[in-house]
Amino acid sequence: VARTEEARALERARDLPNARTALDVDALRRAFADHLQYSQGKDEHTATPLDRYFAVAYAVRDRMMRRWIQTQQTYYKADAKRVYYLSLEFLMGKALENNLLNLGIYDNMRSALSDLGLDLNALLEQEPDAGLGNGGLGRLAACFLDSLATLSIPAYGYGIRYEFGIFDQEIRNGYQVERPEEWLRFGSAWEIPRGDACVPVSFYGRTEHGVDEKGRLQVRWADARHVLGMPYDVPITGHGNQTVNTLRLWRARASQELDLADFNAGDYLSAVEEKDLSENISKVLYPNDLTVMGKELRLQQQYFFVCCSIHDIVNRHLKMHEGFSDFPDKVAIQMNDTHPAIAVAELMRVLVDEHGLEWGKAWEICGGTFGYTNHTLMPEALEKWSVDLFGRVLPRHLEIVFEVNRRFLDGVRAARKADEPALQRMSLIEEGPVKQVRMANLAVIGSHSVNGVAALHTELLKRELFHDFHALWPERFNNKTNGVTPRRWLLQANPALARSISEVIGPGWVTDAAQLRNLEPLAEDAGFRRLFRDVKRDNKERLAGIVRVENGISLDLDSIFDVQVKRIHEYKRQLLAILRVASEYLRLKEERGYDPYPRSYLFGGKAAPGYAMAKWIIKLVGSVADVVNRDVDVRGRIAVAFLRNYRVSLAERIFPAAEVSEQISTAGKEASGTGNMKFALNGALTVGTLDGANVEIREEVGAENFFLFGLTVEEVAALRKGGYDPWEWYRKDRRIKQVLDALSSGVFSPGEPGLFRPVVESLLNGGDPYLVLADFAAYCSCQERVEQAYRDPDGWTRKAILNVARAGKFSSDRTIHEYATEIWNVPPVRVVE
Ligand code: IMP
Ligand code: B1N
Repeated sequence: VARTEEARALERARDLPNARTALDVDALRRAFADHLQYSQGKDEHTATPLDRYFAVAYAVRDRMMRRWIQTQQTYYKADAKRVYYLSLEFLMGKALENNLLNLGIYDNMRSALSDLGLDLNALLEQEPDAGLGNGGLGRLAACFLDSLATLSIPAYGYGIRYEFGIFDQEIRNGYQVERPEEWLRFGSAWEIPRGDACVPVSFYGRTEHGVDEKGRLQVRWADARHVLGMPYDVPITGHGNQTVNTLRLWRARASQELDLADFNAGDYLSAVEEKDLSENISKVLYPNDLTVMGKELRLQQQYFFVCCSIHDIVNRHLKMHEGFSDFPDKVAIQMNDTHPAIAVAELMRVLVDEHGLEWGKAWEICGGTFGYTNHTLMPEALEKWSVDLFGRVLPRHLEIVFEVNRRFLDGVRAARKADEPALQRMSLIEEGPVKQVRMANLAVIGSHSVNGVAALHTELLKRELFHDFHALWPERFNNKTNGVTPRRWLLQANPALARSISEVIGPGWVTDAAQLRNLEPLAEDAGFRRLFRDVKRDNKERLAGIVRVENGISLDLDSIFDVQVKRIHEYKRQLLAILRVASEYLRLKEERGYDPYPRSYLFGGKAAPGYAMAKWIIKLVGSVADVVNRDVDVRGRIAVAFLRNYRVSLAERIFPAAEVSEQISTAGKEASGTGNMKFALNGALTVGTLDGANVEIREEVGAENFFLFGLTVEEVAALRKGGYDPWEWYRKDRRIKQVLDALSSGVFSPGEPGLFRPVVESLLNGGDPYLVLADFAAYCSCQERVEQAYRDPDGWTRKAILNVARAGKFSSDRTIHEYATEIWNVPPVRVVE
């Protein structure tokens, strides 16, 4: 009764005219003024741009709060089935503009501020990127959150609140230098700490096996060290609906009890030191994309956030339900790669050790609950933990893994469903000099669904990496081709194109990207083509402004903007692109009459700090840029720039300005790619191999609107099988020989002739593992086709428009709809005001 009275009184209080919920221009201006004064404590004399940014952000956040609470209540009352997306990475970027657009108050806010003489765009720039991820995998998780909220799906993201996200990349003398990015230095407007909902996490120690009063087997985790997980909640708005979902990020805090004990024992300083150590767990994101480091702290991070999240999920379930029999009907947990795969063992531990479930029942619940998404076939990315390390950090989980494995192997053996070599390959434990726990196998065995992220990738998964599991459980495997959110990657990043599109086909495409198809006829409309070209040119100009400031280079706006932005990795073959640019340069110097269409080659991307070859590639791009840009002989023909610190907010400036999208990985290596989709959605034409989602992009946009080149997966395998010798290509292809000789002799490293020998070495004597030389000639002739096409502006614009019109499949709304219906079995739950 007291609660209902409180609710009524609160309701009455909130019904008063209120500057915290109203969405009109006057209310927004008032909200800004109030927050500048009451939240930031500043006046017009003292306010900095950052203060003003915070005032806007708080005004927007206020307008999300009721919806947020309403959404959570709706899920609770509906006893809705929830989806939990577990990911070690969420590459969110900035939130303010996205929230303004989702709430439909972007224009009103801009007016409210412009009446005060303030420019909204300038304030948006003030927000630091939330860079809690490395690349595609982390950004995919962020796009998924956007789509989950927009599709009204009861969903939660769970991850780590890293104090330091992905490093800030500086370029000094052409070399990458990593600097910590203090994105939380001035606090975040979007997170709400929930000190009341901390979760204790155990590490180390040992297990004790005994029996309880009733004679049941009981396991105790003794002598463990404890850390607390403190949740920070971030609201995730849907577009054009009332849904606000939660991204819950865990921060490691020293456990209070432990501190107290030490403090009381009088050892004040070591208690403080201990606290530091515990809090290290959420300090920093590991900056490696696609390579595992096998570091103890990484395993701690994985278990830390999994333990907190599973605890939260189980608690929420038990609040409404007696026991666990309907757990899989109410809970779907998706594991973003194997990074959270320890969740399988953790849920078993919670069910069996803490809630006394019988093993078989618990295992059935796990299988009904978990899904696993694989994101790569690269062997160096396959997570394995030495049994030693694993057992030391998580002694109980190692026992559980052994028991899961024993039962699995016994079952398959008894049913004669696999031979011994296959059993060995499927075992959770890899035998060898160091025994290892295979996290991918744990994820497969513990899930009812295993999916790849593009059609080709899923086929390769079934054929290669998970061949034995696929033979055993074919029904478990499925494909979910990646997607990207059209809100951020078209509506927000390319407002002029978005406006032009909405003018002709209406705004329905924003939440139903299939409607972009209605643009197809406009490819034949000369007026629309002109408009489209004007928009692209403005976007090029905006990007050129950034390049001028950052790189001191003036780009020719009539040149082709040819872009390769992504993490630096040998398989992605930035080397192929830069070798061709270098070769073009040499040809221009050598052939007087050679007159290629002017092009600006733009590169960007981070190298893992320990990845030497990736760092050489960055240095090489910078060095080629220096030589080319300074040479008056080629001025106006080619320009090259390496854009430092590629990140979500910079990407939002790059995609809309791009005309050629470089997607040139060795066939079979790129699981999907998602940058490829953002380019197509913004009307860039792809130069690409038959790899990852390129295959499907080409199918959608039409072969005639896509520049295909290179060896196929089958041809790559055949070439390797026959014994690939890069020297052969060096000898027979004059352009290859010329450019590698130039590299070796220091043409691109004046004063340091031997500088790029390691690069040449990796190709010629290192076996050229990614077949750069084998694809070089095909790549060059493909680029000639690009050039010919570009010389026909109308033809090119037609193709570009058709790319936009046919990119609808690559909306993450489509992807999430497929996950929801085919894996999670979670229907939408609409939130009403
Ligand atoms: P959560 O899932 O633990 O974050 O709770 C979600 C929402 O459920 C809360 O925001 C409340 O609105 C609602 N809720 C939680 N417990 C109760 C309850 O005991 N009675 C009514 N609503 C509740
Ligand atoms: O995931 C993306 C795909 O589009 C890319 O093709 C794929 O390379 C990327 C370990 C990874 N796969 N694996 C990772 C990241 C961090 C790490 O520590 C592996 N990233 C991908 C989205 O599906």
